Amino acid sequence: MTDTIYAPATAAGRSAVAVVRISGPETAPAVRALAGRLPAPRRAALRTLAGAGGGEIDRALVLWFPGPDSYTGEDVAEFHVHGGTAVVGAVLVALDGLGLRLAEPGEFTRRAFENGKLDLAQAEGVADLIDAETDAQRRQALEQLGGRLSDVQARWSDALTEALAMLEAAVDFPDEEVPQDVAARARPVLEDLAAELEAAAADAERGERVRSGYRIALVGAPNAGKSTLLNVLARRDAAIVTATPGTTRDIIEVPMELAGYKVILADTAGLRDTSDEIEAEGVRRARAWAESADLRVWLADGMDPAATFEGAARDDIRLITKRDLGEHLADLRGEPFTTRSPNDVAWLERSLAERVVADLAGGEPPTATRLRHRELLTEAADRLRHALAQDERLELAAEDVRLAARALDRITGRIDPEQVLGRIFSTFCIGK
Ligand SMILES: Nc1nc2c(ncn2[C@@H]2O[C@H](COP(=O)(O)OP(=O)(O)OP(=O)(O)O)[C@@H](O)[C@H]2O)c(=O)[nH]1
Ligand SMILES: [Mg+2]
Repeated sequence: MTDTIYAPATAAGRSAVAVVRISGPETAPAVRALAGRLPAPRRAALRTLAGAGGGEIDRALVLWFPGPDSYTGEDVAEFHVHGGTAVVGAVLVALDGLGLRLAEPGEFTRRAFENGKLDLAQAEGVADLIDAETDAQRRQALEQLGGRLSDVQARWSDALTEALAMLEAAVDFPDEEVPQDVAARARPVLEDLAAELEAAAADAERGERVRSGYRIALVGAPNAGKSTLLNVLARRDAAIVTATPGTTRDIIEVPMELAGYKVILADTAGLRDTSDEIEAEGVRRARAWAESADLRVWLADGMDPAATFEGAARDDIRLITKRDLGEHLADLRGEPFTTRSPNDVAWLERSLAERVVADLAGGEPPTATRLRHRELLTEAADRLRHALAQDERLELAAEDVRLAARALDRITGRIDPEQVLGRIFSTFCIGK
């Protein structure tokens, strides 16, 4: 028997309305204790809420969702109270006084998962939707909540089950001609599936980028104007700018939105050989961040005859800075640029947005969106490749296919151990 939990479902602090949610077997008695008789199911009723001593707490809307047709699958109720902290606090005290327990982060969704209301991939979609700051994040999360990944996973699992049945038939009736044929028929199915899983795993990185942000690094020699550019793009003084080369040491990350995508723009230490220990560490971090970034914008001071784009890759953006100071002296191929020109800055913003869209939008939205998915897809694909390499050893191949199926099942999570589930749900906010 589960206990009954409660939590504010809306953010802490002052608001017009706040929602307190309850789920579990003691929900109906709790509603009666606070609000009198139960409202009709799924109909809002205006009630006076009263605390333990009978003192009035608030006039509130009360909603009653008898299980199993509720978010968690259990009996659920919601109090929509005035969103003052004292009001919410008094409701929570009253519920605590009835012996109910404050929910852990993600516990409502965890219960929905346990009761088969949604699978693990969908539950992750809920978390992502709550965290979504950009339109692209919202769309991707909504797709996952709607079962996009779950549906594809079910199709993969079906294909695997079928291939496994063919292999097992061949194992069980080794002397017959027909089953060997059957085993041969499993091969193209497994080959196609392995390729499809590998493609989905590769594409998961795109999904991860949409979720966590596309990373753009500003890199180049000291004094090239990286911090100035960061401040202009961020529209605030996020980084210190001085005429002294070697000003920036730490990485300064600024979250932004470009073309509806979340982007993380980073200012980095100017790249140069230095005996200064602190600056050298800054340069090391700058190189590491730039290397793992999705896009690098290289800056070279056009007024410095020795400036170079050394280290830049073909796809990187190259800016020859300080164009406002005159014809550039350095012998460089790149875009003459100055942060002093709003036109130049607007051009750069458009170019960056185009790159983000080109890299993230793709054709279809990505099916898999997390490292967890990517790892499981890769594991399943590797098992299938292994199975295909077993040749005549059908029993071993069948075992590999079984392990691949297990990895795929874990995407929707019915068979994951307690610790894994605990870790996933603990990243949710309280009240969800
Ligand atoms: N005239 C002109 N000066 C600029 C421009 N961009 C930056 N500067 C100047 O160049 C100097 C260095 O700028 P920063 O933005 O600190 O350069 P940085 O690349 O961050 O330098 P480090 O942090 O040392 O690597 C400052 O004095 C800026 O005001 C520009 O477009 N035109
Ligand atoms: Mg700087």
